Amino acid sequence: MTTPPTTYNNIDTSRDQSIGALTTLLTQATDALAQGGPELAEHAVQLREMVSRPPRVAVVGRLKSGKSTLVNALTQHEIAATGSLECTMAVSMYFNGAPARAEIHSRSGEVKRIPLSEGPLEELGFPLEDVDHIEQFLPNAQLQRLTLIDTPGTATLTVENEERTRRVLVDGQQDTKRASSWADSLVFLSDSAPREDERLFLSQLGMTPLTSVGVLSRADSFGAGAFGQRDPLDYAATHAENIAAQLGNSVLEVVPLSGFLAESALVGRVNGTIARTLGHLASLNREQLLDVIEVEDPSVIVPGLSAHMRDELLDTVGEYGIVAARDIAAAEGAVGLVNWMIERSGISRLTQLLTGEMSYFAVLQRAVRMLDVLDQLAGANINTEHVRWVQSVTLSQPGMHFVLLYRSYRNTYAATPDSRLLAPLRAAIEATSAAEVVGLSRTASPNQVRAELEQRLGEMQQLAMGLLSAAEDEARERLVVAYQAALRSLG
Ligand SMILES: Nc1nc2c(ncn2[C@@H]2O[C@H](COP(=O)(O)OP(=O)(O)OP(=O)(O)O)[C@@H](O)[C@H]2O)c(=O)[nH]1
Ligand SMILES: [Mg+2]
Repeated sequence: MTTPPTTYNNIDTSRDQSIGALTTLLTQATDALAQGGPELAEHAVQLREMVSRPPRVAVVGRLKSGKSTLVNALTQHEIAATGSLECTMAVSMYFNGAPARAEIHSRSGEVKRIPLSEGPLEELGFPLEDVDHIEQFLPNAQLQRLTLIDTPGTATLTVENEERTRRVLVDGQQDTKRASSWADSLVFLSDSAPREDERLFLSQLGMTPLTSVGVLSRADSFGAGAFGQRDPLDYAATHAENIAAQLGNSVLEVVPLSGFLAESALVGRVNGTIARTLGHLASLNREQLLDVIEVEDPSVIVPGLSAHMRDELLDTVGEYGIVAARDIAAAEGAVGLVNWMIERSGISRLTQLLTGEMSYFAVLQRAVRMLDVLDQLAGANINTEHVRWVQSVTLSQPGMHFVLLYRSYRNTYAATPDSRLLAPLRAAIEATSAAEVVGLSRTASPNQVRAELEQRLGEMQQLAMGLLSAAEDEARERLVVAYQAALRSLG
């Protein structure tokens, strides 16, 4: 028996403390930077905004792959326009904030404000080609933890869309004055392996496998769909593993997802009537179900079932829900149906990843970006001495240990994407105990952990003799520091 969710919550809070501590440290560093004169203060404002806001997730993928539907599911609110409105062709950012409004930023820097009431934005206020991006504010608990960037679909046929996405997500990164608008992590939606141009695009977004997750989208219609031999979601789950392999470990994981089921369940489209109607279909066989979906008047098969009701059922649970959730609806009603849709859709796993591990990695990544900006500023002849001082104080904080490991990880991934140091780096970044630093379980005995750490230190020494890229060499040194610290912590 499932318990009814009052508000659905699969948020992973296990990294919140580390995120909080690092955020405080970085905020203090930006405050110190601001003391170095008006020009540095201007940069500091951007950096402070970047390191203190919720991690920002960019949702990218092909045309009509379900990006906006996913944004609605994640916010549990119908805020992103789906379908074919012009607004779906602009980059839209979603923030927690009041009053509910859209701010449309034109390419020439003008901003038009449109109040939002019920439902998504439907007009742009500028011709599409003049729009740079849209910022939407909504009082929303989910957006307090993560802000979202919905992008127009990329496809070879829609070069303009891709340009818009690129302008905000890629070109924006070159401009440190726009640091606050950089994305921190990425959700890449696809129903097949990425094409070469997509790989290239992904690699330009400055992410690592730890800040990117793949989504095999529209999983409810995967393969032959709801009426095929195989359950489409099970089939999609198997295929997700193939895609993960084809992506060559460039994402943390590939999650099979029906954004449609998730959105429908989480924005509150399911009610008692829907569940009862669906429950009435429980006794039908496959042929009868097909007829219910296809005939003009389904009441000839199920007395009392109007065409309108059938269409509403299709809009709410889709063909897959009609086939797969009839029994649940009959036995457990609306609450059981909603829980089933949430679990089955894959949104639970995705939410867990985005709010837990990936939020932590995103925060490490922007800490690294902040270090990059400090480096640039130090070389830019604006009160260099002050910048250097901020750098050295920041780097000497114990909390920066993981940031430096992550920087090594990012640089190694960029220089040598198949480096064997990536896996040990990842383990050390994720670790919350000495045992986990070397990939052992938390329950391993201190002696076991010590032996493994010593063995790894030996391996690192061996590696020093071999051919390593500059990034790998730095990574090797970082790992030595991490292993030595873990050894010391064992006493
Ligand atoms: N069956 C099914 N349909 C979906 C799913 N996700 C989205 N759709 C439908 O696909 C269509 C496009 O969805 P959107 O969310 O607008 O896709 P998008 O990627 O934002 O599209 P663009 O922004 O125009 O590229 C809509 O009609 C959705 O209802 C899904 O998981 N399953
Ligand atoms: Mg869209």
